[in-house]
Amino acid sequence: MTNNNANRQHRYVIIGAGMAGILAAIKLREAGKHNIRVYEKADRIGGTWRENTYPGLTCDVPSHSYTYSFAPNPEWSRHLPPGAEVQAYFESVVAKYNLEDIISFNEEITQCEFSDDQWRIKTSRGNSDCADFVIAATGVLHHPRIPRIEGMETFKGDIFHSARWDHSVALDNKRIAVVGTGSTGVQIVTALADRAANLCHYQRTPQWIMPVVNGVFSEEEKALFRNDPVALKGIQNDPELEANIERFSVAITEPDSAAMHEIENIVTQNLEQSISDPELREKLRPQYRAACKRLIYSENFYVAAQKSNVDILLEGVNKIEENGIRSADGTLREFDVIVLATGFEADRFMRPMTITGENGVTLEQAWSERPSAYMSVSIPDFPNFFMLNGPSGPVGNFSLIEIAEHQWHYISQLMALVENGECRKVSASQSALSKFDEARIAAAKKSIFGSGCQSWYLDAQGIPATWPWTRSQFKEAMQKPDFAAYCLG
Ligand code: NA7
Repeated sequence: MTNNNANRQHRYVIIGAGMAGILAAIKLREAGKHNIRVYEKADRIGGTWRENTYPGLTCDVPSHSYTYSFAPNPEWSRHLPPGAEVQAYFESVVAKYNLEDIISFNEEITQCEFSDDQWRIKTSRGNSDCADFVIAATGVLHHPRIPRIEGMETFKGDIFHSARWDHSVALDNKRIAVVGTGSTGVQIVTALADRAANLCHYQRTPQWIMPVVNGVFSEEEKALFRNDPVALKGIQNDPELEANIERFSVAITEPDSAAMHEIENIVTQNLEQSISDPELREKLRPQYRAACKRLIYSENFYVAAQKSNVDILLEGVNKIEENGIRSADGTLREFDVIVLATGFEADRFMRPMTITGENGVTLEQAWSERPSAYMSVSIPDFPNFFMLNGPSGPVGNFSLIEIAEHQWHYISQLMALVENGECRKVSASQSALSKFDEARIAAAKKSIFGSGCQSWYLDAQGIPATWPWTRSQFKEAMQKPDFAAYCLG
């Protein structure tokens, strides 16, 4: 079927002005598309890097890898960049590509409905829009998971989630509790250990810690990167780093591989050699395999954990009172500040938006069992609607920027079918998704994420919600869509 409107300017709506939304806008412009609108629920770009401002915030992916391939950054200060620097990088890219004009800030999309080959959109400001294509770039870690803890509302000190940091609260010489020991909790404890009078780290489940040297790029190195594009590209595509990432992806997909045993040896040695007190060492020893939860990279968490003003408590938090936290054994520990580093509802994606595809199918119906998308980008019955960093994409200490760029390459070929007038709409077929999911789930159960621990990588049924094959297999899959897997209308 051909489309008479092949030559008209199609309209593209992008949901979210975080890393992936910025990418989509730049790529569309580059392809000569100018009818673009980005809706951003907040007042600034940046996504998770805007929302997280906690002390110690650091990206755990090397800076030159956590960079758009087309916008290298000679100014990165360190191997692992501080969060504020990542946010500043995204702001500089938005400025460089003049994207501000096409972003509607403080405007959340509340509803998207597909009818007459178009997406009818409503926003929180009462505006309507109409788009040929919707790109959902809503991110994964943006709905804080705030546990319901008995008595939480009675606490007289300050209590907040790590992604809602209250910078008006004094921290120096205070009694601070940090609840949770994901990357966030570990980074906060490391940063506050020198400042707090007393710091209690509530670890319901200890974590394996991968040692890392977070080296500084010298002024000479930065000058070289500024003046020599080849050197800058060289560090961005560092072959040694590339090989390590590939090896890591083999390790997580094949838990019995030599690559995984190597990781286990490193984290075990790190624990054995860094913690001198045998009792504390056993407290910090996880009872599950390394990398089952997202592996934590830290240069000096174990130094912080051994400070005299830091207590590691192997317990969750179930009762908060006016003055502090009451443990199951009856002990009350008093605090001025409680930080909930309790993670995110990673399965929300673009919800709570109401999204209705063809034949009145809602996203809630399509995702009643679990969030799923063919190749992580397309949902049956939701034509011309594509996701970046959607469900079952590669996660696990990879650069999500690189992942999104590969996904864009793939998505743009699907959109081209409509843009070139070969069809009016395109979405994955149900049978393709079922086959994909069956293979994906079988492989995911065998990955390290399915080896017996709780983590944000697991779906509600306890199955890893991730791309279960290697990174190079993902890159290959994103080269070109199998068009037979798609319904063209
Ligand atoms: P994570 O990695 O999901 O970690 C959340 C932590 O919070 C984890 O240690 C949980 O313990 C703990 N948690 C959750 N609820 C409670 C209660 N009620 N009591 C005690 N402890 C609790 O989130 P992060 O923010 O650290 O990291 C998310 C990602 O951001 C990270 O992987 C990077 O990609 C960046 P549990 O392990 O469930 O026992």
